[in-house]
Amino acid sequence: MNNNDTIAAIATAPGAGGVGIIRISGPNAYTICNKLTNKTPIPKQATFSKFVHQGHIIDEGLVLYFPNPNSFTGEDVIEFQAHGGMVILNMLLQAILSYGARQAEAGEFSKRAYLNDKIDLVQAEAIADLISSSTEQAAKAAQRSLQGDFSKKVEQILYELISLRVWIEAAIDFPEEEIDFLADSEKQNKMENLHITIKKLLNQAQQGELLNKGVTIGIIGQPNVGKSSLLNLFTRSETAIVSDVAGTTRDIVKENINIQGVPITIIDTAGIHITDDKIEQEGIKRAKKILQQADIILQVIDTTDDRNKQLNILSELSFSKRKIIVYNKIDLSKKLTKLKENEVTLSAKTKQGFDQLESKIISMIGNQQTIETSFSARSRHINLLKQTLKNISKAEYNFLKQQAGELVAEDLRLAQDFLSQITGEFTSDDLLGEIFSSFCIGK
Ligand SMILES: Nc1nc2c(ncn2[C@@H]2O[C@H](COP(=O)(O)OP(=O)(O)OP(=O)(O)O)[C@@H](O)[C@H]2O)c(=O)[nH]1
Ligand SMILES: [Mg+2]
Repeated sequence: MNNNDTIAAIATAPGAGGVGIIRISGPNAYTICNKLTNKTPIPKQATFSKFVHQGHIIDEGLVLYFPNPNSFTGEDVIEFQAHGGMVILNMLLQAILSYGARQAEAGEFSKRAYLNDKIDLVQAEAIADLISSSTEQAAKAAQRSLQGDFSKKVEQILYELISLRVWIEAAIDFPEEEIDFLADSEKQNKMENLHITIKKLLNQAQQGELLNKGVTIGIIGQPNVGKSSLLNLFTRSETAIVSDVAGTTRDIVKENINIQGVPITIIDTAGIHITDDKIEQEGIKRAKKILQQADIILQVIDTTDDRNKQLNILSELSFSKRKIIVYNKIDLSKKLTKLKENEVTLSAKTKQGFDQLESKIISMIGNQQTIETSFSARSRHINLLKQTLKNISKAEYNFLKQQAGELVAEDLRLAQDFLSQITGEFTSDDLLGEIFSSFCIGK
């Protein structure tokens, strides 16, 4: 696919820096470069040049030229490395626009790379995720997607799916033929295998999404149980006010942290109880809202107080969340025995039990080993994998019930449609617009 216009954008982040980069891509890139520098750029070599507009030198710097098709976008690409000030870069960009380029839209460079088959959709999304990743683990996961780890898995399954479709459809098209194309049991095996592999990929993608977008953890409990003390342990600083006055925290306190490389937003809330204080009531209302938003809830229980009463108060609130019960102030009370799977003991004062709590959180999210090898993924991918799986299940069901071959064939065709949308083999233009508009300019 060819674009007739040439796009340009500042590729470096806003602000001051030693170097600022402007990138242009399209058929006029070469001519625009000529006009701006009065020089002929040499492919894949750095050329030092002055940048001139209307007889004035705007700046000087390096010119890099990547002729099509061997460039990021697959088109002629030129990068100007100037000094990294916003005024200079904006003047340069204006000059480039006046020489015949158009300001690039968000994500347009990546979109062109995708449209020219330089990268697939998963890889394009991985670029955005790599740039916005907030932890080292998340960045590594995005890099693995960019290198094609995720796409290769999708393509492998697509290949298996298509070859199964060929067998199923051949049996419909040539019912009278004497040849037994593929035994029924074998077709069934193939479907089962597909089911298992897609399910596995779905699990990996879900883990990848968590690494990518992060996990929200809400700390809740009655007043004075040590919620803010726990938040401060996570942030390793005096983030929230801690005091022995019940009802200290009234607003929501939100912090971004990471546990073993997983980006986490941790939220401290007002203690939930019955009160006449209007501000506290509002805080409690907000705390209850957090229950709905969080992926994981830490319910803090003060072990020096009546535990069952505390547990009961929250059991009245309905939420279906992954929950860890944190028995706090263990330094003041007797050792607890017979803890359940989702329970830990802690002293927010002495830090005793804190490492175990962190490990419990990580094992709820996934495990360290899968985090080390996972690739980044998005909810778009997860939804498509779920749809694929649903249609494979339908195909298995219809096949077992010995329904008409056409039904099974249709289920498999739909499964293929959904699966191929992940890498973007068949994706509607609307969806493309949606995906790329969330990108930033210059990428
Ligand atoms: N000995 C001991 N004291 C603790 C522990 N955790 C918290 N405390 C004390 O308990 C009191 C209440 O702690 P906070 O962290 O403010 O409790 P909170 O749940 O945030 O309270 P509210 O914001 O009022 O709902 C403070 O005096 C803390 O120092 C613990 O593990 N051991
Ligand atoms: Mg508090």
